[in-house]
Formats: sequence, structure tokens, C-alpha cells
Amino acid sequence: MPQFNLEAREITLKIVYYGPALSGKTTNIQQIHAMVTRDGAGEMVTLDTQGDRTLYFDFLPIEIGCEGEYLIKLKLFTVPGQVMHRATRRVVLAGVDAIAFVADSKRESASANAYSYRDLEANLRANGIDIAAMPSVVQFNKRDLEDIKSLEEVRAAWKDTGVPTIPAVAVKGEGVLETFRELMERLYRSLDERHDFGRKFGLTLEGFIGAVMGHFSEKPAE
Ligand SMILES: Nc1nc2c(ncn2[C@@H]2O[C@H](COP(=O)(O)OP(=O)(O)O)[C@@H](O)[C@H]2O)c(=O)[nH]1
Ligand SMILES: [Mg+2]
Repeated sequence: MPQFNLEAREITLKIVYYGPALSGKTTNIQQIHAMVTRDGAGEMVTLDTQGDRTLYFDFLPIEIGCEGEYLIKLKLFTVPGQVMHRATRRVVLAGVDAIAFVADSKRESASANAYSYRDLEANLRANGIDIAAMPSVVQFNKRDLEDIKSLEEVRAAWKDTGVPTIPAVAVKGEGVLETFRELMERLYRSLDERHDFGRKFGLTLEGFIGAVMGHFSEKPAE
């Protein structure tokens, strides 16, 4: 649920990066952290990691001043991908406003991707949310590796979900902002439909996206 604090003129939106273990969720928000300009970026918090495995979650707050003079607070989270951390994923998903599903493009990861997507559906349902109503995008990460699914295959496999698929090489910063921008557009449209967002806060899609994306430097971080 979006949090609108009219007195403080603040809007808080929760964005979750979901997907199987090691697909690149943490890498995505590390790259976003590296690309966000200093005035908007908060500290990135990573809880309880072992090596490169996220055992709890990562958290990155970003603050954005907007036309209409509202402060938009974006809270980015990742979930731990391993099957056993379902309870944590469910907690992190509570109150989510938009989801970036990070899939691993490797052929051998197809079943892990599918398992994780079904897990997402079930966890949203447990929170009373229909996945079809949730603004979301699917990122196909690790396009730099050998033996990956072709984008045609990927698109055919995911077309029934109705969500866009975006290729990425998150370690090089490629596709990271594209994924984020697409997600922010879907989030805005959904907020506008459900909460009359634009009229209420004096915002337009272009103004919102411009303000959000204006907080990033174009140059991907290596
Ligand atoms: N080759 C390749 N490796 C990646 C890419 N993105 C992430 N990785 C690596 O995959 C591993 C898991 O990434 P991480 O972001 O921790 O995955 P998470 O479990 O989804 O948070 C790390 O070693 C990353 O460096 C990518 O686009 N290409
Ligand atoms: Mg992680």
C-alpha cells in the first residue's frame, strides 16, 4: 500500500526485487545505489549475508523531490531467494507497491525462475494481493553468459503473465535503469488508476518519471 502523508507532504512507495537465489537482485539495487546522485541516495543496508547470498534482505531508500512539492520516498528491498526463506519473503512483500522479478537467463535456471514466480504469486495471495493487479516487470539478467535462453523464448514463455521482459547484465549496469524506469511507469499508472494519484498530488506521468530518473547518472557503474 502506498503511504500518503499529506501533512508532511510525503509519499512512500515500496518496491521489491524478487526472484530465485543468485539471479542478481542485490546486484540490481547495488547498481541503482551507485547510479543515484548523492542528494537522493540513502545508505544501502544489507542484512545478514554469507558470501554473496542474501539471508535476510537488502534495503535502499531514495528520496525524490517532485513537481507538486511532494517528497517521494522510494524504499527498495530485495528478498532472499533460497527456497527455505519463504517466511522472510512474505514479510518483505507486505505492503509492496511494485515488483521487479529478476530471472536468471541461464537455461538451467528455468525451473528455479518458474518456482520463484509461483512462490511470489502464492506469497502475494497470502497478503491478499492478486499478482495481476500488481505493477511488475520481469528482468532477464545475465545476458552475458553462455547457454542462455534466447529473448524470443523468454518472451514466449512469459507472454501470458502480461508483464514486460527486459534484458540485463546487472553486473555491468546494463538494463538496470531500464527495468527500474519501466517499473516506475507501471507503478505510476496503477497509483493513478487506484488512487487518482496525478490529480491528488499535482503530478503527471512525465513529471514523475522525469523526477525519479533525473536522480540517476546515466553512466553505469562497473
Ligand atoms: N555473469 C553475470 N553475473 C551476474 C550478473 N548479475 C549478477 N551476477 C552475479 O551473480 C551472483 C549473484 O548475484 P546477487 O546480486 O548476489 O544475486 P541475488 O541472490 O539475486 O541477490 C553474484 O556473483 C553476481 O556478481 C550478470 O548480469 N552477469
Ligand atoms: Mg541478494
